[in-house]
Amino acid sequence: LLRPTEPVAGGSDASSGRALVVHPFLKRRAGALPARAPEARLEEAVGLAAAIRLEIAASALAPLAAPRPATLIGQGKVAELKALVAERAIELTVVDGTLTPVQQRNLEKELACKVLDRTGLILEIFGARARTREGRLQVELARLDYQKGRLVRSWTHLERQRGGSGKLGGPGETQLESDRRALGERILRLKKQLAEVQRTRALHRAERRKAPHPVVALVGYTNAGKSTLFNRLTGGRVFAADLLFATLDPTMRGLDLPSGRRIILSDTVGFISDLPHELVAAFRATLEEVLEAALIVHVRDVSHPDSAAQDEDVHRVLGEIGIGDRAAERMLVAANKIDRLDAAAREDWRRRAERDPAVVPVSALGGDGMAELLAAIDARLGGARRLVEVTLAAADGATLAWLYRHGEVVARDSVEGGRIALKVGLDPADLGRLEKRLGAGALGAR
Ligand SMILES: Nc1nc2c(ncn2[C@@H]2O[C@H](COP(=O)(O)OP(=O)(O)O)[C@@H](O)[C@H]2O)c(=O)[nH]1
Ligand SMILES: [Mg+2]
Repeated sequence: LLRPTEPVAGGSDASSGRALVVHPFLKRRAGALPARAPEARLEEAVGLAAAIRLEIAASALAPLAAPRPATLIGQGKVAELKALVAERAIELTVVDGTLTPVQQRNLEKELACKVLDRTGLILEIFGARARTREGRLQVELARLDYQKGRLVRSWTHLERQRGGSGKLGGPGETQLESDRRALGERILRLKKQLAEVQRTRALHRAERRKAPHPVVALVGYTNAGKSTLFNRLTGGRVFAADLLFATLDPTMRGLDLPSGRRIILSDTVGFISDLPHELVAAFRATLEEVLEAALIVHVRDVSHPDSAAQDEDVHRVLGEIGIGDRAAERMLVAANKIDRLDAAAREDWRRRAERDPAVVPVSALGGDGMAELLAAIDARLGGARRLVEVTLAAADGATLAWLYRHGEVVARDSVEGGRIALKVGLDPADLGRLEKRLGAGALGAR
């Protein structure tokens, strides 16, 4: 059952370490395609690192003439970073690129701190965010796959998992071979479990639909402002990206709309540019909850230079996971960061919003457009829905089932005489049907 989680009390703003974020990029690109601006990529990487609660003590661009086999990054730059690591007491360096296991090890030695590459970082985020069983299995599978190439480093981890049962591998088998075999077996087991979960997914979905309130999911690219919007709309008890861990667990929270309708707002894992292909399945699984949402709010950073391409990506992926065709009626666009636009561009968005009620220009940071956005969500969900009190005989299972099917049961109590008192949100048409069913006067409106 889906229920809003409260922020973990205490320590929720504690940092998981001081970090340096480095974005390496090739100075001369071979292809004809213009590369995305390295500065924007670095900004995204910083946003991702903040999502696993790292305190970003420094960030740097590392232009490469050619990748250096031993460390990816050139010698001069490594020396520069090493000084930075020492000076700022940095515990972890995030390299926003793909490192081979050897490069990772070499960098750790040279910089004298832990090193995480882009895939490792994204796996951390997904791991912390996966909510469904399928999501968790997908992330675990991707993680083991990633570890296969890094077996030497994960030796202790495997050792722990194997427990005391021993007896893996016959005589003469080296530690590495048996580790590899254990890992292979674990991957196979996970794949079987995953297939099973996917087979019964429809079933789970039916269960989850019993959520007491409609879920409104925020989707969009990393750094679009989802968490900022989430916090602003829900009262700001959790902090945004700069305050770490914001997008980790307490990502669902109840919210009352102007009409009195209660929704659950869900802050999802963001889209990430150039997602490593081995992580695509895991990312999709984290989007699975979006499938169940009554409404999707696509948060766009309309001030971003890649805004249009990002918009296309989001539509394509949502289409691929099966909500493309229903997207139009289930989607609102929060055109965010309008405070960063010039007056002409802001006016463009305002006019566009006038023509299209599915578009709401907002500034999550400044607070502009919040009332309009809430009203749009309300309207999309059928703002006319009313909350009524119904008392039923406990034996009237048919009406009870009808109420759960057609309405939102927000409270349920046993009262005297073996009766059940319910508070139910119903659309006007269903309210009429219920009155017919029970006879006028059976309902107490509020
Ligand atoms: N100027 C401006 N910055 C914003 C706005 N909304 C969010 N931001 C900033 O954009 C960055 C990313 O925001 P965040 O909510 O973490 O994005 P998320 O990755 O989509 O959750 C943060 O530095 C925010 O302060 C906005 O409306 N205007
Ligand atoms: Mg976020």
